[in-house]
Amino acid sequence: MSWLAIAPGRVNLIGEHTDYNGLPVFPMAIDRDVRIEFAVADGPVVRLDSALARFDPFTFQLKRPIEAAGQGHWSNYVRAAAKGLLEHGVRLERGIEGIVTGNVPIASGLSSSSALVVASALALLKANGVEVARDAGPAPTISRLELAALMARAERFVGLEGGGMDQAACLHGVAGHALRIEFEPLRVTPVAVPEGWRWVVVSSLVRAEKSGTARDAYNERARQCREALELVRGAFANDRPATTTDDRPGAVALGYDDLVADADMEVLLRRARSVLAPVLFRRFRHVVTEGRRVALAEVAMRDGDMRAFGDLMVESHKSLRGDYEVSTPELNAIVEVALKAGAAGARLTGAGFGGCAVVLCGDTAVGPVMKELVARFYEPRLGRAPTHDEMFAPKPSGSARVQIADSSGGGL
Ligand code: NG1
Repeated sequence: MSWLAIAPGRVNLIGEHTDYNGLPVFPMAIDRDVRIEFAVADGPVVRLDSALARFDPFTFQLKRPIEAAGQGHWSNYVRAAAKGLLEHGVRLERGIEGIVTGNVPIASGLSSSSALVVASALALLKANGVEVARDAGPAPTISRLELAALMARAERFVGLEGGGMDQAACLHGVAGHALRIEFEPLRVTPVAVPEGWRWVVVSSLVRAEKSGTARDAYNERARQCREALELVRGAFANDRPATTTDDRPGAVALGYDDLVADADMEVLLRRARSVLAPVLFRRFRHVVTEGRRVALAEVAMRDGDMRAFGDLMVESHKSLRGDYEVSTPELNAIVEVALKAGAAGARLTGAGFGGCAVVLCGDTAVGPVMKELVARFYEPRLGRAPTHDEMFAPKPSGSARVQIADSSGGGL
């Protein structure tokens, strides 16, 4: 029998570079996915090929330790899933053999990598009779939340000190809904996207390859955020009781979530400025203000207030451009063209350093905004209109799953 593991990509609407700092994010799963059509292998072996010629077929054994292939090799995302499951104690006695296809644009900040990790995990779990349930249950069952947290840790095997947004969005997507995702502990709350709100994903035509230089720049920011937190924590330690957010024995720590939860933003920023060097202060300011913006954006969506949501997206972009320094001239140009053409909001999405922007429009503005982007962004650069992978209007979609493959071969 042949199976199909399907895992969606996601677009983050707001809350960028907050997940690995323990602050919420607000993405939605999209109607583009990574698929593994597979059969259960006789022994503990993974054999996969890709429909894309540039990805070579590979084989590896499901035995610890699982070694990484060379840096940037696509099998590392599948190895990461297997390693995560084995380390969690899942017995992988049977592997998978099959082919990977998909239509999530790669290296675009739309989480094609996590979709591959999640699809691999679901395929391996299916092959070994482990059920993936909405809620925690008796073995052999793993809950979606548990699996999301596990795969977020596992994906760090590829070398990115990432947060847990992508795997959680992929495993908890709900059609027609955006997702507020909180961390430590992981929690997902679907929020209905109001009638008439449309999102457009716009590629900057620059790849954001997370196995190359973007990875180092990303990890550097994660380190800077930890350092900034440490220093601000020190400054606050003298004048307020610390809160425990770290479960290591004896650890007492104040996290970004505590700081944002009860601080007057102006007081917090004044205090931080007095103890942080300029670069660290800017990184810190992005993280805490972005955390605040996520909370306000959720309220705006629940109220159906597109203008307020759009304004928060624009603020987010400014902060990512100026304070976090992850934008590019192309992403800035997209935001500017979209806003001038009547979009309610626009910002870079994902880690930045290239990749895509996400634009919010009303039903009637979406056509004119896309037309202006073609005329002012794509045609001058490409001499042609964008493809459906370069600019598209995704729908908020459902979550990753495994189903019986259509034996006629349709659907792939
Ligand atoms: P993208 O750019 O989609 O790979 C990365 C991280 C997210 C998050 C964003 C920035 C991984 C797998 N993904 O997303 O966790 O930190 O950057 O908000 O680490």
